[in-house]
Amino acid sequence: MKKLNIGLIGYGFMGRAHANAFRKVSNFFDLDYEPVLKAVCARDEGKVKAFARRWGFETHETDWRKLLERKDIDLVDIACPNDMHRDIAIAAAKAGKMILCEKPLSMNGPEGLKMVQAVEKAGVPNMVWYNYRRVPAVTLAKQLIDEGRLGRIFHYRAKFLQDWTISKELPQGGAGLWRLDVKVAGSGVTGDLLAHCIDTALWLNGSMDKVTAMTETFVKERKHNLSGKVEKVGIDDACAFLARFKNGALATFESTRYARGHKALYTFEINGEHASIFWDLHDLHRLQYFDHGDEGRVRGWRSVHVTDGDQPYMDKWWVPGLQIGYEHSFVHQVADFLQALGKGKSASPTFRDALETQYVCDAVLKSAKTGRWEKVATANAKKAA
Ligand code: SOE
Repeated sequence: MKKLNIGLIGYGFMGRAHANAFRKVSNFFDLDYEPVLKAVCARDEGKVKAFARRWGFETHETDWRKLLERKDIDLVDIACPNDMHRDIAIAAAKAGKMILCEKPLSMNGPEGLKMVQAVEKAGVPNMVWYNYRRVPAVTLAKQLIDEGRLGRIFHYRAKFLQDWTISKELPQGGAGLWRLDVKVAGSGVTGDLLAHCIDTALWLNGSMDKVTAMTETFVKERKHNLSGKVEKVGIDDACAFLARFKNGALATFESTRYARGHKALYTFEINGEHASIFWDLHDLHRLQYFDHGDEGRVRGWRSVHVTDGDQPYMDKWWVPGLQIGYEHSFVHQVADFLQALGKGKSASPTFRDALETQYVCDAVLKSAKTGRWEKVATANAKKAA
């Protein structure tokens, strides 16, 4: 196995999820490349050192530019807040590094386009961590759709509901709470949560044509952790939008951080001519499937426990019936990236694939302002043709 030296930037929630994936992948998957945890980078020396020790990184850095200068780093993994993605990715591409980037790709479409141009000009392998594609039940949904089992798709319905920002006392900004600070996050639930729903939807059901949206910011001011002052809240706390897919399907999407009782309720339902699919992140190893072709007397929704060896990724884990969880979706994504790398191919979603999600987010946020239907820009002319 060839060694692939990883330089991880960021040690928050996503830094941990990615580090865990790099550590585990070679234990479970047969690949041409083996990730080596070479360096982790973050500003706080004490904390980054402790993170390196805990997760087994050989070295640490406190300046991402230094990390990019290092000859012993093959792949840069961007797991820091959204406002840093662009500069790091463009510099890493110029330095000839492979790049993995946490979602969303960028703060907005134009920024994302610059990142796409940089990686494509440099010809470096790249991928964005939209991990839910690699939940086995979601991958199974993709297989069923691609096999034509649903037939023509009429409806796509997705939600991502949380409730952690309801308190007015919750500040914005700084570690953990940068998601509430528009200058760092770019947007609220649209870029953070709906981006997941959009990525999955584009993957399962193709490109969107146009959208019409509404957003709301329920708490208008919050204390900022860095300035210590009460500042205007610039993010969308909630967003709902309608979409028309290019294949003619109608869609509804909803996300909020104000749905009391829901922690990370990502669900989607797809209704086709012959069959329907429903998936729920809180029950992530199950795929609900209704097939109209079943014999009438026993026809009904099946709850498929996606844990058997002939179901996506599951032959790599335990014995049939034993389920896996959230973190495994990241392991699968690294495995797919390394497998593709071994074959000289790219694994999706590439930066360009993720740009399409960014363009949908831009159209959604624009529509929420204009009150009109907005056309989604084309990110991939080849795919659209
Ligand atoms: C927000 O709470 C968040 O952590 C997102 O940033 C992640 O992308 C999502 O998977 C879970 O929720």
